[in-house]
Amino acid sequence: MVARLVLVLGDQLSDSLSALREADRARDIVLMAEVADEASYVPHHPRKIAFLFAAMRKFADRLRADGWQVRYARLDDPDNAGSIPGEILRACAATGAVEGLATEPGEFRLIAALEDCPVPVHIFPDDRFACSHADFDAWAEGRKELRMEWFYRDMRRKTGLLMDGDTPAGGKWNYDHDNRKPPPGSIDAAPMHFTPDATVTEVLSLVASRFDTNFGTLDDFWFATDTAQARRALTHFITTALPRFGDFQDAMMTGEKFLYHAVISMYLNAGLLGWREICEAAEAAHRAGTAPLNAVEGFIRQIIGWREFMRGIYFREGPDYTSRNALDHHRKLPSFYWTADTAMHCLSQAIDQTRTEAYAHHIQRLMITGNFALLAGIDPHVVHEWYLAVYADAYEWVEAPNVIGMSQFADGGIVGSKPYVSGGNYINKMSDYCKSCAYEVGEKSGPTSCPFNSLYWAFLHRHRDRFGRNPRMAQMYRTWARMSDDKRQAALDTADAFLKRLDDGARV
Ligand code: FAD
Ligand code: DLZ
Ligand code: SF4
Repeated sequence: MVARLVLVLGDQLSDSLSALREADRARDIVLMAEVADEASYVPHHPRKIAFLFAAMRKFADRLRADGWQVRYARLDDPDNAGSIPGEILRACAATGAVEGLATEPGEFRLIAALEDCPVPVHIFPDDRFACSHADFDAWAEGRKELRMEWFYRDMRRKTGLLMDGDTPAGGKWNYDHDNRKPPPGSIDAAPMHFTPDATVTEVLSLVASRFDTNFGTLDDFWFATDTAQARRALTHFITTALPRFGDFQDAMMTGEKFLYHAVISMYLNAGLLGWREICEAAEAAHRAGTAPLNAVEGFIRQIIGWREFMRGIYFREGPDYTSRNALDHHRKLPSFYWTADTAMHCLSQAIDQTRTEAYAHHIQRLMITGNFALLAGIDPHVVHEWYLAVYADAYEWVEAPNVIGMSQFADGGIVGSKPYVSGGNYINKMSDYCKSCAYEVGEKSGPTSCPFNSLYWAFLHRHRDRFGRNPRMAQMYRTWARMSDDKRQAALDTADAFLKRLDDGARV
């Protein structure tokens, strides 16, 4: 029988992949390809590219050791076709294959490319998730509003995680009121680091030579690049950081890049880890009494709640989701997003660690870089492209709903019922950033005032027709209304002056 090609993409490095399950080891040929199109459709962080290429090469070796025939195209192969469909055609010509098997890619762009491929490619569902597209649609159907909390409760029931029979462990679904403490004095945890082996070292030099102008550094590369290492990193997190994950989930600290976060999203999204093994490890820590329920419930909620919810929204909303712009924002992305060169200490911290690690934790992404972009009225599509490029865990299915929906409110309120905006007070409460900033967080207007303060009021004022009657924002609008005319005008003038300096390319 003629061999078929079994496509395995860079973020599909899982033994349980549907395309591999559908294939016949004795007959079919696995196709894996490092290609210019995937490596450059946005200017990915070099760490993200190096991580994926190294993990792809090791996964290919594992498949071979497992008895699969693997055709692997390296980026520096002079005959490399440069795209996934191109590599499928090249492989067909070389092997005589006339059809392919694939697992659904995580971006509409690539799904369309496979559907348009001259060789028929049979696409199977990506069932490495707790919720299928059909299950999400069935859940969403007929609901006036899609709210994560209700989805999450169903997912708890469905997965059985943290359930005692029909009731949630501890009697409550959500322990967030115990979380969100301000930063502690110091952090006594760090993600597990791995010394580059021969495969990683070879990939690092390839990526350094091919992507040297991309934003981001490769120095001291420490990511796990196979499942065995990723599992060690997971166990390390469960024992050293999970117990304090809940308490300091929303805290931010100068020089502390990871706090008590798991730093596993790049492994999970690439397929090196599975959602169930992660959640079961966390639940086991709770049952064994080594991690408190507020931490474990909060952590599991991120994975079977937010992560699955985001995926459901992306596939339900369709390919035009990334061009939504409900708030009609059109400002260009400030250049400091690519340099970290800004006097705003919170932004320089979040962007600089993005440059060195391809990582920032959730609250930095949401309340620092995302909050600023929203308040300043940056075009959400360019914000989306920035996030897709700079984080090691970024693929459109998860990045776009977080950026277009949660962070920029560009979907008009599908992901969240109100925009995530704040002035400097919130950042000052949750971080130590303001102490070392050139701006004064306590000043509401004037050239030395924290830009988040005036931009926040200007944002509310600009969008009063849309948000003025939103009950969740009523308190903010009442505060705005109670200010004297002079104060209000001073805040609006300060925001205008700041945005003019930003547009003029001044260092802000
Ligand atoms: P932890 O804080 O330790 O959380 C544990 C796990 O929960 C994560 O590994 C992740 O798998 C999951 N998780 C937590 N929050 C979310 C969420 N909102 N959506 C999906 N999964 C979540 N996450 C990505 O995986 N890829 C992205 O491209 C991405 N872009 C984001 C952009 C913005 C503007 C925002 C606000 C959030 C984004 N997130 C993204 C979600 C979240 O910031 C990251 O998942 C998290 O920071 C990864 O670090 P961690 O593994 O240390 O997570
Ligand atoms: C992100 C990425 C990069 C940088 N390079 C490759 C690659 O060369 N080959 C590949 O198969 N996959 C790569 N990926 C991951 C894909 O972009 C990803 O599969 C799609 O965006 C769908 O999520
Ligand atoms: Fe950021 Fe404002 Fe605090 Fe400076 S004062 S760190 S700009 S929130």
